[in-house]
Order: sequence, then structure tokens, then C-alpha cells
Amino acid sequence: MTNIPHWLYFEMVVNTPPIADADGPYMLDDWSLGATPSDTTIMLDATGSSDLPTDPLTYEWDLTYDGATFSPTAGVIGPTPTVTLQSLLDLGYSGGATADIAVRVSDFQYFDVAPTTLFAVPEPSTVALLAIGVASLLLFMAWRQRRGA
Ligand SMILES: [Ca+2]
Repeated sequence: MTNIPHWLYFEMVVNTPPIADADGPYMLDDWSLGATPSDTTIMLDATGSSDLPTDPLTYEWDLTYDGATFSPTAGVIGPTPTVTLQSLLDLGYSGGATADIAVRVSDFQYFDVAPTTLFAVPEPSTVALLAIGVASLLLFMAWRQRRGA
């Protein structure tokens, strides 16, 4: 083994920035029977991110990304965090809106941010369902009347 001083060795191993991959676009709804926003979840996936040489990476997510400034959403960390529809509603998500989100992947020196979108669709409100039900009943009655029943 040659006598390379430690400081020289570290100079030779050049770190490169990680490359973030947010996957997506994501979509979740809670329209299945009995589902509530609290038990409706989606798993985000940044496992497609890479780094050379392979350093330990940290993953943070911004679920209200403004497209410019990354500000991590509390508690949403790791390569595959699971978020509930309720937590998105708490963040100000509204039904049928597409939100910009992003992941920030960091090694000990650099970071990279990758954006994607998240489309959250809460269940139609009870009022909306009731209106659909009443409209259906009226149509059915009109149809019966036309048949001369
Ligand atoms: Ca690296």
C-alpha cells in the first residue's frame, strides 16, 4: 500500500450531487365505500432517486410546493412516506385541485429538488349525493308517468 496522506485521499473522491426523482403524478380519492379521509392513504415514492458515490440520503417532501422555494412539510420524510387524504385537507387541499409537490434529496453536501403533482379528490359531499338522489327519483317518476303507469 502506498503512503497516500489521508487529506489527499479525500481530495480524490469527488462527491456528486444526488439526483431526485419524485415519481408521480399522484392521485388519490376516498370514493370507495366506507372510506374516510383519515383512512385513505397514498404512498409517495422517491426510490428512483440516485447518487454517486452512494451516500446516505435524506428525503424531505413539500406537499404545498410553490414551484420555487422548498419548505418541508412536517412529518413527511423518507423515501416512501404515506400521507392521508385528511392530512392533505388539513394543509388546505380542496377537492379536485391539482397541487404541486416536491421531494428534496440530500447527501452530506448537496441536494436536489424534483417536483411532481398530487391530485386529491375528496368524496362528494352528502348534500351533493342527496341532490343526485332526488334528481334520479324525479327522473324515474317522470319516466313512469310517460309510460302511463
Ligand atoms: Ca453524493
